[in-house]
Amino acid sequence: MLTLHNYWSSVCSQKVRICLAEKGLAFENRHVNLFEFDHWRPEYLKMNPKAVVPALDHDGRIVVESNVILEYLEDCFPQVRLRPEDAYAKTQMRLWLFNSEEIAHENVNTCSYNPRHAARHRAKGHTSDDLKRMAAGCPNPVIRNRLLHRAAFGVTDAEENQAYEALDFLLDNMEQTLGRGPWLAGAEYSLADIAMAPFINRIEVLKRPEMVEAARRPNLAQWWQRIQARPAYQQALAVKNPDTSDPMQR
Ligand SMILES: N[C@@H](CCC(=O)N[C@@H](CS)C(=O)NCC(=O)O)C(=O)O
Repeated sequence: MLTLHNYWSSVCSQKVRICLAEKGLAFENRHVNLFEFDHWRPEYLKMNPKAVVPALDHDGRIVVESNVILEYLEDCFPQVRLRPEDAYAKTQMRLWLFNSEEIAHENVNTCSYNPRHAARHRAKGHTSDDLKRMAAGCPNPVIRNRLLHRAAFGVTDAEENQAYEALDFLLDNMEQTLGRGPWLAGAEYSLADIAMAPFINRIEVLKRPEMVEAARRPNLAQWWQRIQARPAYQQALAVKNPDTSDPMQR
Protein backbone atom coordinates (compact mmCIF):
# COMPACT_ATOMS: atom_id res chain seq x y z
CA MET A 1 0.00 0.00 0.00
CA LEU A 2 1.18 3.50 -0.87
CA THR A 3 0.45 6.51 1.32
CA LEU A 4 1.67 9.93 0.30
CA HIS A 5 2.05 12.51 3.07
CA ASN A 6 1.99 15.76 1.17
CA TYR A 7 0.63 19.26 0.79
CA TRP A 8 -1.83 19.98 -2.02
CA SER A 9 0.08 22.85 -3.71
CA SER A 10 3.66 21.94 -2.76
CA VAL A 11 5.73 21.66 -5.92
CA CYS A 12 7.68 18.69 -4.50
CA SER A 13 4.41 16.93 -3.67
CA GLN A 14 2.99 17.64 -7.12
CA LYS A 15 6.03 15.97 -8.73
CA VAL A 16 5.32 12.76 -6.86
CA ARG A 17 1.58 12.87 -7.54
CA ILE A 18 2.25 13.27 -11.29
CA CYS A 19 4.54 10.23 -11.22
CA LEU A 20 1.96 8.15 -9.31
CA ALA A 21 -0.71 9.17 -11.84
CA GLU A 22 1.51 8.38 -14.85
CA LYS A 23 2.06 4.91 -13.44
CA GLY A 24 -1.62 4.47 -12.63
CA LEU A 25 -0.82 3.77 -8.98
CA ALA A 26 -3.54 4.11 -6.34
CA PHE A 27 -2.43 5.77 -3.11
CA GLU A 28 -3.83 7.21 0.06
CA ASN A 29 -3.48 10.98 0.03
CA ARG A 30 -2.66 12.35 3.50
CA HIS A 31 -2.73 16.10 3.65
CA VAL A 32 -0.01 17.70 5.78
CA ASN A 33 -1.07 21.32 6.34
CA LEU A 34 2.16 23.32 6.23
CA PHE A 35 0.37 26.44 7.46
CA GLU A 36 -0.87 24.62 10.57
CA PHE A 37 2.71 23.33 11.03
CA ASP A 38 1.59 19.68 10.73
CA HIS A 39 5.06 18.91 9.34
CA TRP A 40 6.68 19.81 12.67
CA ARG A 41 4.57 17.36 14.68
CA PRO A 42 6.52 14.46 16.22
CA GLU A 43 4.58 11.81 14.20
CA TYR A 44 5.58 13.49 10.95
CA LEU A 45 9.17 14.14 12.03
CA LYS A 46 9.59 10.41 12.64
CA MET A 47 9.05 9.97 8.89
CA ASN A 48 10.90 13.05 7.69
CA PRO A 49 13.26 14.60 10.23
CA LYS A 50 13.94 17.47 7.80
CA ALA A 51 10.38 18.71 8.44
CA VAL A 52 9.42 19.04 4.78
CA VAL A 53 6.93 17.29 2.49
CA PRO A 54 6.52 14.89 0.78
CA ALA A 55 7.08 11.54 2.48
CA LEU A 56 6.02 8.26 0.89
CA ASP A 57 5.03 5.28 2.98
CA HIS A 58 5.26 2.06 0.97
CA ASP A 59 4.09 -0.85 3.09
CA GLY A 60 5.70 0.74 6.14
CA ARG A 61 8.95 1.73 4.42
CA ILE A 62 9.37 5.49 4.39
CA VAL A 63 10.97 7.28 1.46
CA VAL A 64 11.66 11.03 1.49
CA GLU A 65 13.09 13.61 -0.94
CA SER A 66 10.86 14.05 -3.97
CA ASN A 67 13.53 13.08 -6.53
CA VAL A 68 14.47 10.00 -4.51
CA ILE A 69 10.79 9.07 -4.33
CA LEU A 70 10.48 9.43 -8.13
CA GLU A 71 13.35 7.01 -8.73
CA TYR A 72 12.06 4.65 -6.04
CA LEU A 73 8.65 4.51 -7.76
CA GLU A 74 10.40 3.86 -11.05
CA ASP A 75 12.38 0.98 -9.54
CA CYS A 76 9.37 -0.58 -7.82
CA PHE A 77 6.82 -0.02 -10.58
CA PRO A 78 8.69 -0.08 -13.92
CA GLN A 79 5.65 -1.23 -15.95
CA VAL A 80 5.12 2.34 -17.16
CA ARG A 81 8.73 3.34 -17.87
CA LEU A 82 9.70 6.92 -16.98
CA ARG A 83 13.51 6.55 -16.99
CA PRO A 84 15.33 6.22 -20.33
CA GLU A 85 17.41 3.09 -20.83
CA ASP A 86 20.16 4.83 -22.77
CA ALA A 87 23.02 5.80 -20.43
CA TYR A 88 23.44 9.31 -21.80
CA ALA A 89 19.69 10.07 -21.77
CA LYS A 90 19.71 8.86 -18.16
CA THR A 91 22.37 11.45 -17.28
CA GLN A 92 20.20 14.16 -18.85
CA MET A 93 17.19 12.99 -16.86
CA ARG A 94 19.22 13.12 -13.62
CA LEU A 95 20.61 16.53 -14.53
CA TRP A 96 17.06 17.90 -14.64
CA LEU A 97 16.14 16.22 -11.38
CA PHE A 98 19.17 17.99 -9.92
CA ASN A 99 18.24 21.32 -11.53
CA SER A 100 14.73 21.04 -10.15
CA GLU A 101 16.20 20.71 -6.67
CA GLU A 102 19.17 23.04 -6.87
CA ILE A 103 17.74 25.94 -8.86
CA ALA A 104 13.99 25.62 -9.36
CA HIS A 105 12.90 24.72 -5.85
CA GLU A 106 15.00 27.19 -3.91
CA ASN A 107 14.10 30.14 -6.12
CA VAL A 108 10.43 29.34 -6.63
CA ASN A 109 10.19 29.10 -2.85
CA THR A 110 11.68 32.59 -2.50
CA CYS A 111 9.35 34.03 -5.15
CA SER A 112 6.33 32.36 -3.53
CA TYR A 113 6.90 33.78 -0.05
CA ASN A 114 5.47 37.31 -0.25
CA PRO A 115 2.51 36.68 -2.57
CA ARG A 116 1.53 33.24 -1.21
CA HIS A 117 3.12 32.00 2.01
CA ALA A 118 3.11 35.31 3.92
CA ALA A 119 -0.45 35.99 2.76
CA ARG A 120 -1.52 32.64 4.19
CA HIS A 121 0.17 33.27 7.51
CA ARG A 122 -1.64 36.63 7.69
CA ALA A 123 -4.98 34.94 6.91
CA LYS A 124 -4.34 32.47 9.77
CA GLY A 125 -3.65 35.42 12.08
CA HIS A 126 0.01 34.43 12.53
CA THR A 127 1.89 37.57 13.50
CA SER A 128 5.61 38.01 12.99
CA ASP A 129 6.10 37.21 16.70
CA ASP A 130 3.96 34.05 16.42
CA LEU A 131 6.09 32.90 13.50
CA LYS A 132 9.30 33.51 15.39
CA ARG A 133 7.94 31.58 18.38
CA MET A 134 6.74 28.74 16.15
CA ALA A 135 10.03 28.67 14.24
CA ALA A 136 11.92 28.00 17.45
CA GLY A 137 10.14 24.61 17.53
CA CYS A 138 11.36 23.55 14.09
CA PRO A 139 14.11 20.93 14.36
CA ASN A 140 15.61 21.66 10.92
CA PRO A 141 17.98 24.62 11.31
CA VAL A 142 17.78 25.54 7.62
CA ILE A 143 13.98 25.85 7.66
CA ARG A 144 13.99 27.40 11.13
CA ASN A 145 16.49 30.12 10.24
CA ARG A 146 14.81 30.84 6.93
CA LEU A 147 11.47 31.31 8.64
CA LEU A 148 13.01 33.48 11.36
CA HIS A 149 14.58 35.68 8.70
CA ARG A 150 11.37 35.90 6.71
CA ALA A 151 9.24 36.55 9.80
CA ALA A 152 11.46 39.55 10.50
CA PHE A 153 12.08 40.91 7.00
CA GLY A 154 9.84 39.04 4.54
CA VAL A 155 11.55 38.44 1.20
CA THR A 156 13.19 41.67 0.08
CA ASP A 157 12.84 43.02 -3.46
CA ALA A 158 16.53 42.31 -4.03
CA GLU A 159 16.11 38.66 -2.93
CA GLU A 160 13.03 38.26 -5.11
CA ASN A 161 14.74 39.80 -8.15
CA GLN A 162 17.75 37.53 -7.73
CA ALA A 163 15.47 34.51 -7.50
CA TYR A 164 13.66 35.49 -10.71
CA GLU A 165 17.05 36.00 -12.36
CA ALA A 166 18.07 32.46 -11.41
CA LEU A 167 14.76 31.11 -12.74
CA ASP A 168 15.24 32.99 -16.01
CA PHE A 169 18.67 31.40 -16.35
CA LEU A 170 17.16 27.97 -15.76
CA LEU A 171 14.36 28.57 -18.26
CA ASP A 172 16.92 29.64 -20.90
CA ASN A 173 18.69 26.36 -20.29
CA MET A 174 15.38 24.49 -20.63
CA GLU A 175 14.62 26.33 -23.87
CA GLN A 176 17.96 25.25 -25.35
CA THR A 177 17.61 21.68 -24.11
CA LEU A 178 14.08 21.36 -25.47
CA GLY A 179 15.31 22.55 -28.87
CA ARG A 180 16.96 19.12 -29.08
CA GLY A 181 13.95 17.51 -27.32
CA PRO A 182 11.11 17.00 -27.58
CA TRP A 183 11.52 16.13 -23.89
CA LEU A 184 14.10 17.22 -21.34
CA ALA A 185 16.04 13.95 -21.43
CA GLY A 186 15.75 13.71 -25.22
CA ALA A 187 13.37 11.51 -27.18
CA GLU A 188 11.35 10.13 -24.26
CA TYR A 189 9.07 11.72 -21.69
CA SER A 190 10.68 10.97 -18.33
CA LEU A 191 11.00 11.81 -14.64
CA ALA A 192 12.89 14.94 -15.77
CA ASP A 193 9.71 16.41 -17.28
CA ILE A 194 7.72 15.38 -14.23
CA ALA A 195 10.23 17.05 -11.90
CA MET A 196 10.16 20.37 -13.76
CA ALA A 197 6.44 20.67 -14.61
CA PRO A 198 5.20 21.90 -11.18
CA PHE A 199 7.71 24.75 -11.22
CA ILE A 200 6.49 26.02 -14.58
CA ASN A 201 2.96 25.87 -13.22
CA ARG A 202 4.02 27.90 -10.17
CA ILE A 203 5.71 30.52 -12.34
CA GLU A 204 2.39 30.93 -14.17
CA VAL A 205 0.44 31.04 -10.91
CA LEU A 206 2.86 33.74 -9.69
CA LYS A 207 1.62 35.77 -12.64
CA ARG A 208 4.84 35.66 -14.59
CA PRO A 209 3.37 33.93 -17.69
CA GLU A 210 5.64 35.99 -19.97
CA MET A 211 8.50 33.80 -18.74
CA VAL A 212 6.97 30.81 -20.54
CA GLU A 213 5.38 32.61 -23.50
CA ALA A 214 5.91 31.21 -27.02
CA ALA A 215 7.26 34.54 -28.30
CA ARG A 216 10.10 34.37 -25.81
CA ARG A 217 10.70 30.64 -25.35
CA PRO A 218 8.90 28.71 -28.12
CA ASN A 219 10.34 25.26 -27.28
CA LEU A 220 9.43 25.64 -23.63
CA ALA A 221 5.94 26.91 -24.51
CA GLN A 222 5.28 23.88 -26.72
CA TRP A 223 6.61 21.48 -24.08
CA TRP A 224 4.39 23.17 -21.50
CA GLN A 225 1.31 22.68 -23.71
CA ARG A 226 2.17 19.00 -24.10
CA ILE A 227 2.66 18.59 -20.35
CA GLN A 228 -0.65 20.25 -19.50
CA ALA A 229 -2.49 18.03 -21.98
CA ARG A 230 -1.37 14.87 -20.13
CA PRO A 231 -4.15 13.29 -18.05
CA ALA A 232 -1.64 12.44 -15.30
CA TYR A 233 -0.62 16.07 -14.95
CA GLN A 234 -4.27 17.16 -14.83
CA GLN A 235 -5.12 14.50 -12.24
CA ALA A 236 -2.17 15.36 -10.00
CA LEU A 237 -2.81 19.09 -10.10
CA ALA A 238 -6.56 18.68 -9.56
CA VAL A 239 -6.06 17.92 -5.86
CA LYS A 240 -8.00 20.63 -4.05
CA ASN A 241 -6.99 22.53 -0.95
CA PRO A 242 -8.85 20.88 1.95
CA ASP A 243 -8.26 24.00 4.03
CA THR A 244 -11.14 26.17 2.82
CA SER A 245 -10.07 29.03 5.12
CA ASP A 246 -6.87 29.39 3.06
CA PRO A 247 -7.03 32.38 0.68
CA MET A 248 -4.87 30.47 -1.82
CA GLN A 249 -6.92 27.94 -3.77
CA ARG A 250 -4.63 27.66 -6.77
N1 LIG B 1 14.41 18.54 -1.29
C1 LIG B 1 13.12 18.32 -0.73
C2 LIG B 1 12.47 19.67 -0.48
C3 LIG B 1 11.16 19.50 0.25
C4 LIG B 1 10.54 20.84 0.62
O1 LIG B 1 11.23 21.80 0.95
N2 LIG B 1 9.22 20.84 0.58
C5 LIG B 1 8.51 22.07 0.89
C6 LIG B 1 7.23 22.12 0.10
S1 LIG B 1 7.55 22.09 -1.64
C7 LIG B 1 8.18 22.08 2.36
O2 LIG B 1 7.81 21.09 2.92
N3 LIG B 1 8.31 23.25 3.00
C8 LIG B 1 7.98 23.38 4.36
C9 LIG B 1 8.59 24.58 5.00
O3 LIG B 1 9.35 25.30 4.33
O4 LIG B 1 8.32 24.77 6.19
C10 LIG B 1 12.28 17.45 -1.67
O5 LIG B 1 12.46 17.55 -2.88
O6 LIG B 1 11.46 16.65 -1.19
